[in-house]
Amino acid sequence: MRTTLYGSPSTAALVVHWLLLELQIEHELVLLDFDKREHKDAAYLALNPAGLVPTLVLDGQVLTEAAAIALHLADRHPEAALLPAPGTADRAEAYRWMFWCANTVQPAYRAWFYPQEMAGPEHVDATRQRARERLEGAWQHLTEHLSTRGPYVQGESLSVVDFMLVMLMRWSRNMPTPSDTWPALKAYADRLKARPAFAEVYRREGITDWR
Ligand SMILES: N[C@@H](CCC(=O)N[C@@H](CS)C(=O)NCC(=O)O)C(=O)O
Repeated sequence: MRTTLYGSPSTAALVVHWLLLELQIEHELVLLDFDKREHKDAAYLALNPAGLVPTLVLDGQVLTEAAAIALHLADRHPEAALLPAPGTADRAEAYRWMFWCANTVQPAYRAWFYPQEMAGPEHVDATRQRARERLEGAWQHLTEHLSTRGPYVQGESLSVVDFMLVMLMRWSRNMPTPSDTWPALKAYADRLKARPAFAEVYRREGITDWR
């Protein structure tokens, strides 16, 4: 059955796209043009009523939520060992970090990039300031973790958490204090960026910054 990823360059779809390439999963890529609001077209809303990306259609099932999709792809490809075995303490740690990405880091970015959503247009500056503080706190937290547990979030074992985190780190590139201002995080991201699938996802999405 055909696998189709609906995304848009440089968005939350990137981690899914990157993993599809890393895991060598044959797929079709549909890049929606946000400027033309293709993600709000009736045809796309029929697939994903939230009008957000990513959406992955896998074996006829419509999947959304980047972190959940990343976990599922890793489960389907145990040969790549991108997640510890289910039921283990290490697996619990992987869940903890993925939920931290989805529950703490992503909402802070949402507040940064869509500040009017949170408290209205009159509070945009305060919303962005709080979002920035939360993200900088997140980078400090990750730095401290890597200083005792690195080189990857789960020690010597690369996992989907690292793909998710490096995508999220990338989103801060134009912020006042980008994530790779922290030297340990720069080294961490560089390790992930050196993977061939990273260059390929950039090529396919037409991205050139934050190499
Ligand atoms: N929780 C969702 C968030 C998806 C999301 O917010 N995607 C953004 C791009 S990074 C989007 O589609 N924005 C378009 C919009 O809000 O209209 C996920 O992780 O998949």
